[in-house]
Amino acid sequence: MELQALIFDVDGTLADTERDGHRPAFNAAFAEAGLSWHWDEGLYGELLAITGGKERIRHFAASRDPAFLDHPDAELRIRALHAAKTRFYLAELANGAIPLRPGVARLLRQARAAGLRLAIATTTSPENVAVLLRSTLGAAAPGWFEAIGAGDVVAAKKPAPDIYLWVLQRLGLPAAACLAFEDSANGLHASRRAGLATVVTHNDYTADQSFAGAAALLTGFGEPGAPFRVLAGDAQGRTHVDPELLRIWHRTAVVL
Ligand code: XBP
Ligand code: MG
Repeated sequence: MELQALIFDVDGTLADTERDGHRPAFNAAFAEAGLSWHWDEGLYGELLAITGGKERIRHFAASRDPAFLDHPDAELRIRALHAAKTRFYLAELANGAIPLRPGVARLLRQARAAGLRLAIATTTSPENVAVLLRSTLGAAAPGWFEAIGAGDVVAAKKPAPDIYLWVLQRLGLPAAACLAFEDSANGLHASRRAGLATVVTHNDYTADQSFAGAAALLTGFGEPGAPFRVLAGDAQGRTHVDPELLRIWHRTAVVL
């Protein structure tokens, strides 16, 4: 089946948002609420195993501050902390503090020019996606994506396949007509369970994870003057991801 659409994860894939974006926003929310919690870079790397900000806060409280969860208002307090975190994070994005990963803007433009449809499948909150796209690619960029699956639109977050299945339904396409892009093992599990061939561009937080089953594993999307390194798969001697290479990977990927 011909490749028709590309479905992108956001955090860690389109942009390195976690260490210097989401993490300080969580910490600012904790400080504002008078909590002594602080997520340093190492601890945050461990907490990334839990996708979803509210889920991550709940998990942290359960393991490090269980008394917090005994409070009858614990769920409300988690929601309030997460709303504050989102407010801090959006302010960072709006300041242009978080750029796209190298090659992302070029690839998105080339994909549009090549007639490929675009979509997003992420566990982060929808407003975070819209503001990231607008602050990096311009006001019209959210409209480039026919489906933006984000946050609580599905009950089960990655590594469950639900967000990818939601996006496929919105696109009206079978998994076999699409390629997914991920940076983490949780994300790859989600896309593969949805039946999607998946290109992985890992990053500092995910480099040690296992990416068995990826159509290709790369250090990034690459640019003509700044090539990616290929860690698994056949990049046909190319230096960067472009629609032609994606069509080759889509044709040759084995989806179980
Ligand atoms: C991203 C996440 C998100 C962000 C925080 O995972 O797990 O929770 O860290 O966003 P993926 P929110 O890249 O696999 O989608 O606080 O808005 O949940
Ligand atoms: Mg990710």
